Amino acid sequence: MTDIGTAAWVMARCADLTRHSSRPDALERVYLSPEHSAANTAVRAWMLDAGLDTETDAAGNIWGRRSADGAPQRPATPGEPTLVLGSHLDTVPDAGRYDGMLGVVLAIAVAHRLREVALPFALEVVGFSDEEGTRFGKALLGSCAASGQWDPAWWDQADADGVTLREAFARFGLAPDRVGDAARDPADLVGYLEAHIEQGPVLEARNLPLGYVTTIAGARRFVLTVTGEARHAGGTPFARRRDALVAASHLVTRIEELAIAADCLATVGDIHVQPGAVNVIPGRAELTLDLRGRTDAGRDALWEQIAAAGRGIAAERGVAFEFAETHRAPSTACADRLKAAVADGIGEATGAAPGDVLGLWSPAGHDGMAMDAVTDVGMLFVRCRDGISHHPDEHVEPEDVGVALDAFTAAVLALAREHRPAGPAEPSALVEPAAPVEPVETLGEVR
Ligand code: HGY
Ligand code: MN
Ligand code: MN
Repeated sequence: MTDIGTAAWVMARCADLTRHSSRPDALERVYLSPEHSAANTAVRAWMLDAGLDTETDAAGNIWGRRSADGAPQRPATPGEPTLVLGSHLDTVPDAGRYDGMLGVVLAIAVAHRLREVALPFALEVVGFSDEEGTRFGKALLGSCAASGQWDPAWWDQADADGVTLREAFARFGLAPDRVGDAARDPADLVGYLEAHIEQGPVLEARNLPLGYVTTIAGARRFVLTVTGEARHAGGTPFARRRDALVAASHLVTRIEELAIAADCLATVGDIHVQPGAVNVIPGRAELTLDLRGRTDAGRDALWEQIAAAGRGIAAERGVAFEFAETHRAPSTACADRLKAAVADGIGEATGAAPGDVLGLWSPAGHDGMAMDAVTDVGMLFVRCRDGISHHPDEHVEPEDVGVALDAFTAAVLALAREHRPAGPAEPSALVEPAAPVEPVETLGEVR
């Protein structure tokens, strides 16, 4: 039965986390910031209450763990199989409160529910430190560290203030040369399950609270630079201009045309112009580009077209076109057994027949893209109002959170039944849930 008290607890904790923001008027929490540290501290306390022992790893990810028998346990017993639940705690600028945070808090609530339930594997909850890539351009830094995929080339990527990733590590109290310690051993992992708001309109359109993810889209991100010449806005006739912003504008509209034709997604989300004065022709324009596609090949072919368009426009308009790739993640197929466990969980929680549980492709990126390198990945999507995300109006209904909690718990128990070697213990002995988390007052708007 749906437990609205715990759903309210989950939503109140997501509201609590909005306090840890670098902006008083909006939610923004980026990697290795004071707000990141404060969010980890808050999450640690909730993990402890849920019967998990906690640790911040060498990349700033916060972990909680209980052993198979339910005892809080950190560090892990080497070789003990472990199921990881979680999502991320960082945000985009002017974010909503559920993208990432809902999955972390929901996972803690599941661990709390199961705290007195013996499982055939240890259970961990992770709050990944960087998924969005807001600060350094490279996304999935937290989960790349946890999956042993840290690339030393990233150390010199700098934030908007010129602080490099290496410097930010040191300021946060982390040792760059220890980042490898965050890597998980694939031999210990049973899987990685993440609950997340859908960030799109499909579930709402179908009047469904939940779905499971089939594939997570691959993504590439670039910084495109157009260099022309800054000159006097009054004294320079059009024939003498090499306006970087006008050239960049042509490229932006061409990118949209090419992406639509390729059935991919392309977004120029940010643009900086120099010198940036009302009476100076822009000499330089820097644009970010985010590319996604159902297949990596389709997305990569689109990139080749965009690069060719950039070169063509540059030649026509007498400017230079350059680019740097800041992020690349392959598309990721969710594992059949985890899709089945999540679908079973949804069926159990909603009463839907197995064939009626919806599987969705995720155009949004998720930490599972990195975790797939070390273990199987599965995802539960929760309906969000109007499909809106990366915006303060992100909203989920408490009833949907309640049913998500039931489905996510049931998915863990489905995996437990599947994982348990044949023996005298009846799987039903595993599925007696502990008492729900005490409901608390839902906090008011604190964004
Ligand atoms: O950008 C994304 O797809 C994700 O929300 N980080
Ligand atoms: Mn996001
Ligand atoms: Mn997210």
